[in-house]
Amino acid sequence: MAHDKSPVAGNGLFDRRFFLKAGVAGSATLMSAAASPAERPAWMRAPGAPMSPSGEPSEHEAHVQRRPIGSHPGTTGTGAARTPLELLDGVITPSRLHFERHHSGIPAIDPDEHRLVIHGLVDRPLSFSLEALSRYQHVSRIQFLECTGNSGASIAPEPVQASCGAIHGLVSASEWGGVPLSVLLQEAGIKASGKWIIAAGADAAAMSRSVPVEKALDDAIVALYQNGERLRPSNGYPMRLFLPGWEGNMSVKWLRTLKVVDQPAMTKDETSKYSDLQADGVARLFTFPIGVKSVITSPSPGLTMGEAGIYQVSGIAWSGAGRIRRVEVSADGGKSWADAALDEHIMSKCLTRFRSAWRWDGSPAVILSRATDEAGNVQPTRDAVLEGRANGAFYHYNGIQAWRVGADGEISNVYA
Ligand SMILES: Nc1nc2c(c(=O)[nH]1)N[C@H]1C(S)=C(S)[C@@H](COP(=O)(O)O)O[C@H]1N2
Ligand SMILES: [Mo]
Repeated sequence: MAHDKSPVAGNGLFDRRFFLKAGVAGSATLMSAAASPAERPAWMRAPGAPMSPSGEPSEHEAHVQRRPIGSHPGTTGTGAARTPLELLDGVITPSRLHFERHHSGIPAIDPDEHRLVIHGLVDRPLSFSLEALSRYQHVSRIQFLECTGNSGASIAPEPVQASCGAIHGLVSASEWGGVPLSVLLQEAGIKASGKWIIAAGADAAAMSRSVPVEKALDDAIVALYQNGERLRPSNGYPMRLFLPGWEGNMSVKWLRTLKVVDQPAMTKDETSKYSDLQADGVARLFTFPIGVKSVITSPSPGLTMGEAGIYQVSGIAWSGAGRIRRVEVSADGGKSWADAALDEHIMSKCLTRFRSAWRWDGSPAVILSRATDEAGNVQPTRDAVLEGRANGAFYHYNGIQAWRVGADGEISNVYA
């Protein structure tokens, strides 16, 4: 069949069904008669290691770590550590590699002493222990969390040469489990004048954000679990607010108080931070949902191509508006595009894995991906994102990312 053999877009991009129909001739090593499988390797000649109470990755995978870790000057716990996107596959981020973003380090919370208090414009102020929250019926969903500052390096006048994770690794996805916030709010009873909720954390920064009541009553949860186990301390143990699809800063970790009020509190993190200054001097506030976005994770900077031949181009796409409907890939700098295959179980407000088959002819090429979500939003170009922005405004960046594959197989960041 035609789509098995001939590219459907420029510079060797195949139909999205390529991998279903055709093997990748040449990537496996041909068995020679000399190398007989009857010869047992060393690890088959004696019993292996015993069980252990908690698993670890293979020692051969020790390089798969959160990197880079950047703290603000004079601090240790204030800054970010990023998910190494280029070293992962699928859509779920292993908890140990979930990105971290702390405004004043990770508090050492005693779960027995911690309380979540709902107060303000409510009929009944309530206080919940972890034990009390554990008795409510939980929900669990696989969804992404992205920091508002993710990919902010892409506004630099010259492309920053760093790994995919270093540039875009402030996004991760987990199965988040916990109590629907609507259940707790209904129990407290929001007064008619209650329109916003100020959520504050139990860290030294007491980081706080104003959340519209509609979102709190929609799909917000008080998360207790992450990928089946209790939250990690760095991700909000013992409880955090989780607002699916909305900018990461609002998912307040170490959640301590929810105060129902009649207007937003205008906290530091929704005025001087996480707002978007425009070229005309006006700052846009409250840009909550994450814009539709994608990035090719392989090949990407830090990985190296081998010899010319057929490669899988793979990456992640996501949108705060819901499901990813389509991802297109280009191998000729954006002149032509081919639809990528999407992994099954496309979930709302989750990462979606895409894959394309590409015959690299060994010469320099520029590869890009472009996502479309179910609301019809199409990922914008870098120029379109920067249009009308003030110099240095780096939040909410969702522009198309281009990578250049060099003839030497090295991959670099380029603007296309
Ligand atoms: N209490 C509190 N909540 C917080 C933060 C914080 O520093 N303190 N950081 C916020 C930011 S900026 C982001 S992007 C996410 C990061 O969550 P993670 O560290 O679990 O990835 O948590 C948000 N919630
Ligand atoms: Mo963030």
